[in-house]
Order: sequence, then structure tokens, then C-alpha cells
Amino acid sequence: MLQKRVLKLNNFEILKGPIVYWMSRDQRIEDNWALIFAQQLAFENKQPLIIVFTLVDRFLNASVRHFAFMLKSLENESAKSYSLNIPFRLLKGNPPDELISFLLKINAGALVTDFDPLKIKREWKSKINLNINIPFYEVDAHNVVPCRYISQKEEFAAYTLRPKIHKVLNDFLDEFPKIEKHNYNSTEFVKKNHCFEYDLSSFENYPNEVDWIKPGSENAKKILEIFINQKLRSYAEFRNIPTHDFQSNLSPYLHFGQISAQRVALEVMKVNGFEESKKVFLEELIVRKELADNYCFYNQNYDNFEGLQNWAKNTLNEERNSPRDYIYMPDEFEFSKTHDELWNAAQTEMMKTGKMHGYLRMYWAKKILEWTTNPEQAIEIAVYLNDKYELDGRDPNGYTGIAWSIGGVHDRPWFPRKVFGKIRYMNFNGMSKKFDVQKYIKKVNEY
Ligand code: FAD
Ligand code: FO1
Repeated sequence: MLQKRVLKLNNFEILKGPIVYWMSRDQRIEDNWALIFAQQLAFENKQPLIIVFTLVDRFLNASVRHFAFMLKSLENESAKSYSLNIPFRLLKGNPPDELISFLLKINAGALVTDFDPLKIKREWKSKINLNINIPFYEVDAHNVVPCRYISQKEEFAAYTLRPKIHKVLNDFLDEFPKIEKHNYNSTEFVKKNHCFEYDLSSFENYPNEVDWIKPGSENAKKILEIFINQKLRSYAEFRNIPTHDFQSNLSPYLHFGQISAQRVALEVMKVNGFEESKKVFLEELIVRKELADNYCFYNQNYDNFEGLQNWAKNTLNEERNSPRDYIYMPDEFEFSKTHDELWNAAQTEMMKTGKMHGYLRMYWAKKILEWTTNPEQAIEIAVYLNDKYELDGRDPNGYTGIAWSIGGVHDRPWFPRKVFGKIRYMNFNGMSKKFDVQKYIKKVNEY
């Protein structure tokens, strides 16, 4: 496999002992470069291999809606792992503490984990790296083109990152080797270390689970197949029409790493024809999604006003005292109590289904800017609601999508208007020209 996907986070030499893959963002056995790397390391050193997942009971406003989607899938993955003679161990509690003591307990020879730009994950990793004396490898198993490799700085916009990605993309569309049965694991090692039990009642119970989408990598493959066979052909034409169903619905699976974006790209590229739709879809799946990881990795303030570009901060500062036509409190937003029936429907769709249509997410966030007293609060409310209700929330795509909508990140200055300054504006009339708003509102109210 391409070593450009791998980064060694310290200078320790490998010791005799099991190789541990600390699975976190990429929660799948198949098509997972971090696991592939860990098994290669174990084979080279003729060592056992074990997968661990550290389960917290609070994660960025997640509820049982998200933990159930995640854990039901992880349970399937742990069974797959066991059938490959690789034990899968669920560790509960504070990840750094639990992992460090586990590594000591089994005399681990090396540690491998996957890449994640979120602050919380980087804190976990640095705490662990300060307390181990074995090699610690990080493998980018989430991006087709590794985030750290493709750019060493915060990119200004999609047009600055796109050419860099396109130049090397083919090199990174290599096929995935299969994970093999691990014969350096004794039966007793597997039996002693395989453990996957959890209790859904230990998580925040609101918002509840959704049932229109099923978790797990097998269901992700089915959703991909439906997308390729029934939706891809008209994706370019209908993806931004909320009354139609032409988005792929892959984001919850991609967020939890239940399917690899590279697998999705490889399968979509195999399709004959529909060139325009393939191009538009791959732009979102590769350039847009990887631009979001770039933003979160190189900008510590990805989830707040400080992260915005100076032009955006200046223009929003100039508008701080402009009168707002409407002002809403956080719970009026949360429970769809604004004067705007379209905005309320979008919020209701997110609450009920855990997945707001992509085109409405821009409008949804921009209106929160328009109807709050300051941009800091607008970003705070958008992040809170997005993380609390979206199945695909708590994700770099979300923080970046909100920064784009409210703070013009990766966008350019527009014609100035009150409250927005030069941040791109969207309004009800503009939306009505794009699609049948009443039909969408009716559809949502029928959920
Ligand atoms: P499709 O159109 O089928 O897209 C396929 C994949 O491409 C997506 O799963 C995603 O990985 C990627 N993609 C598509 N659009 C974008 C985009 N604008 N930015 C980055 N990647 C993209 N996406 C999330 O995954 N989680 C979020 O919490 C989230 N919050 C958002 C908030 C706002 C305010 C905005 C404007 C966008 C947000 N997005 C978020 C991006 C986008 O709306 C969703 O990725 C998309 O709607 C997911 O549905 P899909 O997979 O069916 O989309
Ligand atoms: N990652 C973990 O390593 N342990 C967890 O317990 C965990 C819970 C969790 C809950 C909701 C959610 O949306 C994500 C969660 N993640 C967890 C992180 C996830 O795997 C992704 O890495 C990030 O959210 C996206 O970068």
C-alpha cells in the first residue's frame, strides 16, 4: 500500500508483541487502509493483531440516534473480525486512559490508528503519544487523497485544492487488498481478547433512532448500488431539488466510516456514461469532502467565528448593529417556531429523519445568521443543532458547511446587504425559483 497514507507519530522502534489497530473514524474491516497497514506490520513481525474501539458515552451532542447507528454497525464488524481470527475489543471510558492501560496489559508491540482532523480526536492521540514507548502510526483511511499529503496549509477554496487533488488522484485510486485470516493469533489470544458488549440505555435518549436508513457496511453497499443504478444518471440535474430523492444518502455511512469514500469513487467511476453526473458527484465526494478535512485540520477554529477569513470577519463586524427583521431564541429555531415555513420544514426534516436535504442546509444556516443578534451565536446554534440531529453530524463536512454558509469560508464576497454584509445571501424567493417549496413542505409534514 501507498506509504503516503501513513505517518509515524513518534520515533520508537517496534517491540515484540501484538500490533493494535485502534479503530475510530473508519469503522469497517473492508477497504480500510489503517487495518491493512496494521495487518502488514503484524505479518512482517510475525505478531498477533487485535482491533480495539474506545467507546465514550458523550460525543459532541450525539444521542442514541447516533450511537445506535454506530454500535449496531460495529457489532457486525466485530463479528467479521472474529471470523478472520482477529479479536475485536470494545473499551469503555476515557479513550487515552483506557487505551494506554490496555496497551500495557497486552505488551503491545506497536499501535496503529486512523486519521481524524477533529480537535477531540487529536487531543486523544496526543495524550496517548505522550504515554507510550512503542511506534504509533496514523493512516488516512477516510480520504481518497490523504489530507496531510495533499496540502500542508489551509486551502483558500475548492479551486485551490482541486488541481492538486486531480494531479495525483489516479495514484490514490488503487485497489484495496483483502484482510486475511490472521494465523499469528492463537485461539486463546482471540478468545481472551474478543469482547463486544454495549448498552444503548447509557446514551442520551433524545433525539431517538431513525428507521428509514439501516446502519452497517452491507446496507451502505446496498445504498451505493441503488444510487448507481437509479439516481446517478440524474444526479447533476436533480441533486439540488429537495422534492426529489437524488442525493446518494451515503453521508451517514461515510461519516461513521462504514463505507470507504475510495470504494464509492471506484464503483462510480466504473459506470459507463453519465459523465456530467459522475463529475459532479465525484467533485462533492472527493474535492468538497477533502476540502472540509483540510479546513478542520489546519484551522483550530473550524467550529467558531474566529476561524473565518478576515474579509468575512470585517464585513460581519460592520453589520453587527444593523437591525434584524426577526430575532429567534435557540429553542424557537430548534422546534421550528420561526415565521418562515420553508425554514421550519427543513428543521423538521432534520429532527424527524436525521438528514436534511443538502440544498436546504445552506438556506437553513444562512437564515440563522439573519435571525440572530450576532454571527458568533449563529454559528453556535447551527453547530449545536447540526451535531444534535444530523446522522452525519459531528463531522468536518458539517463544521465546514456551516462556516461556508455563515462565514463565507471557501466562498467569495458578494454584493453587500444588511446583516450579511458581503456573505452570499439566499432567500425564500430564490428557493421558490429552484423548486416547488410547497411540495417540499407538504412532503416533510407527512413524515
Ligand atoms: P450527496 O450529494 O450524495 O453527496 C455524496 C457525498 O459527498 C456526501 O456524503 C459527502 O461526503 C460529500 N459531500 C456532498 N456535499 C458536500 C459538501 N457541501 N461538503 C462536503 N462534502 C460534501 N455533510 C456531512 O457529511 N455532515 C454534516 O454534518 C453536514 N452539515 C452541513 C451543514 C451545512 C450548513 C451545509 C451547507 C452542508 C453540510 N454538509 C454536511 C454537506 C452536505 O450537505 C452533505 O454532505 C450531504 O447533504 C449529505 O447527503 P448525501 O450523502 O446524500 O449527499
Ligand atoms: N469515535 C470513537 O473513537 N469513539 C466513540 O465512542 C465515538 C462516538 C461517536 C458518536 C457519534 C459520532 O457521530 C461519532 C463518534 N465517534 C466516536 C467519532 C467518529 O468515529 C468520527 O471519527 C468523527 O465523528 C468524525 O470525524
